[in-house]
Amino acid sequence: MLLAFTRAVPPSIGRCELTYIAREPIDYARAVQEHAAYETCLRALGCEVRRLPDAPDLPDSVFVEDTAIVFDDLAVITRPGAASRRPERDAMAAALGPHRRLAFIESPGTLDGGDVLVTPGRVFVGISGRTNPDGVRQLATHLAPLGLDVLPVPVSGCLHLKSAVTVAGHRPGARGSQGATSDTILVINPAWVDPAVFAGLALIEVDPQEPAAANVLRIADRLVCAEAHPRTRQRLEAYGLPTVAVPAAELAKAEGGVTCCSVMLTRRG
Ligand code: CIR
Repeated sequence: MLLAFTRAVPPSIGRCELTYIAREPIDYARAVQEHAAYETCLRALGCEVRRLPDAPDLPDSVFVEDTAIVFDDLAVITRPGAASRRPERDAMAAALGPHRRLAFIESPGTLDGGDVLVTPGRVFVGISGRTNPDGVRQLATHLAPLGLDVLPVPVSGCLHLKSAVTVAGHRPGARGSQGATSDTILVINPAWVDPAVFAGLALIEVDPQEPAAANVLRIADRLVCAEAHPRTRQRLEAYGLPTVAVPAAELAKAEGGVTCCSVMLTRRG
């Protein structure tokens, strides 16, 4: 059983952090509807959705992904790069504590969950405006005992590494672009991250008219995509990867995508 931790859209979302996009009014009621549709989609894909306690005065608290990264027997509680977001962590630590051993990113490290792309055996971490080299170093220390290598990746032009690239699927025995055997398929915007970093993995590029379309959420072999990206969805479908679209236009005005609104874990036992 998959547990998906989410958190309500706060009424203060209009005061969210913004980095690469201009502020536009956010329709709060519509954002709440989008978030409800997202949670309904997660349930339809087999997740049990659990909401963290509301945080009405934390404008970015709906974007829970940035506060934690969950592994098989460990959850890393991050130290978000935006100081305004650090109070979001306590509720996530309280929610994950019963399920996983916890480790923490400490000052001066910063790390946003949106910068952490987990693939089999390797964890790519964006060096972005939010994640610094000390945060990456601390994450690597926590993950070394799990046999996971951590690779820093420069990101430019977007908020997080996972704005630019996410895992779209796995193909047993498939051949990557450099001839290496690889079963991981990524969807990527090559304008925001250098595809050479992922040599050996299979890459699907976003449609150039949909730069933000590389942020997809994979659950049970389905890809949850934002409705705004039909062309990239078509590419994924043509590759044999089934998709499902959710409305996300208001949350996109807060610079959030579909991965940002949940933290997933497999419930054991
Ligand atoms: C922020 O700037 O932190 C929020 N407005 C958006 C965070 C989106 N999170 C994510 O991509 N993981």
